[in-house]
Amino acid sequence: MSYRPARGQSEAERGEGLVGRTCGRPSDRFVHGLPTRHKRVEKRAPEPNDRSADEEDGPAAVTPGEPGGELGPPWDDLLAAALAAVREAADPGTLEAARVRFLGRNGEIPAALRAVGRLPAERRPAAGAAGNRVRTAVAAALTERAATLSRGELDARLATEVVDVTLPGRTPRQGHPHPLATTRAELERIFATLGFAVAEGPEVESEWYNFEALNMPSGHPARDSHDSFYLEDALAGEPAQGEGRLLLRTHTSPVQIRHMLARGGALPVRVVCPGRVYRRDDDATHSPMFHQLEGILVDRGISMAHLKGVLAEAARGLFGAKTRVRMRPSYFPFTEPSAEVDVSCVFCGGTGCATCKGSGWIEILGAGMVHPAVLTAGGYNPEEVSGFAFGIGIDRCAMLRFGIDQMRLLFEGDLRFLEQF
Ligand code: 2NL
Repeated sequence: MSYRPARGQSEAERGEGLVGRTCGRPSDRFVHGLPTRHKRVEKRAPEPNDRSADEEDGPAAVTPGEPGGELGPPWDDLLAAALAAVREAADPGTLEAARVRFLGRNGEIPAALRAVGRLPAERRPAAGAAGNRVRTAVAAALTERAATLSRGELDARLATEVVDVTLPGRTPRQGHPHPLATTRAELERIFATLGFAVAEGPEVESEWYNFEALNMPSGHPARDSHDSFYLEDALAGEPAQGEGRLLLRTHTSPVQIRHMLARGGALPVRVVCPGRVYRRDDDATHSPMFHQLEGILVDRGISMAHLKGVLAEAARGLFGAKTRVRMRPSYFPFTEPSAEVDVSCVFCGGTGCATCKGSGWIEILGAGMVHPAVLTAGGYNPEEVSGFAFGIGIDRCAMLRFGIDQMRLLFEGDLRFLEQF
């Protein structure tokens, strides 16, 4: 790495100056007049003429210069050895081995620092200070060498790896809203222009909100487990007092009941509630889960005329300005009177085609005047106020808007189908 002149070998790597400069008292550097690094000897049995062996007191059995020797650990030797190992490490693995050998928990420098504790008290401060400086210097050298090695790796990669900037880019596949999502958003937008708020609520409901409050007392056929999905008792836990069992809501009406109760009698009530609903139906034209948008308006003096006006406006918003609306008598437990609402066929404009089976009309929603029992359950007095309500199948609207003939296509998530919208 000769082309990086600013980053030559550091003082620590060269092993210069450290102990000698900062640990300058002769007693720290020399043993019997010689630099300690020359004095390091292997552990051996004391020889008869060994001076230390003659000493009766003090740590005579320990060779001077050895860890724990009376003159302290051989810091110069340790420093030189450690810096050499660092300098010679040519790859991160070898460098790590050097770190473990010298600075690891059982490494040579920590061992030597522990030996300082066994020195005569008056020697400990200087020996300890010298040891700490060696430890710091070795740590610094390790850090710097690690940086140098990783720079080397990067340089090697930069020299060998090539990026062909002329290759064509890979365009990520972009998602887009599902036809049901756009239909729901469009319905919400249309009803928002007519002053309706949007509310959502739980898909797991109690029998009270899903049936009782909607004028469908126990014994009503729709409450049969044949027609609705009930939760296992173990799963259901404890429904609130008097609310009955838990089930997957069969319509979004419970959200409107919750909304009315939350309004606490305030007028007007004007809300649409979109979301998933569940019924035990599964055939060519039915799915056990489908989407509904229900709406309710309660105020003083609300009549069937308001209902027809709002629905005609919504149908024109959804299917075009020329769309006409008609109502036929029908029955729902929660409205009285009730009506099926048809729009003029979006495909043939009313002349008759395959989609409308030649009738010129398409049935898209049910509606009616809110039943007095339902107003009461929602906390309103049917003697003072009246209201209309309606329910639209979002899936059916999406099929009409986009000319889709099978409902299951909306739920299968097949991209070959969905990418067309
Ligand atoms: C349908 C029929 C309908 C309602 C839904 C409703 C909600 C409350 C009170 C009274 Cl809180 N009614 N909703 C009313 C009439 C019909 O849906 O065939 N939908 C697809």
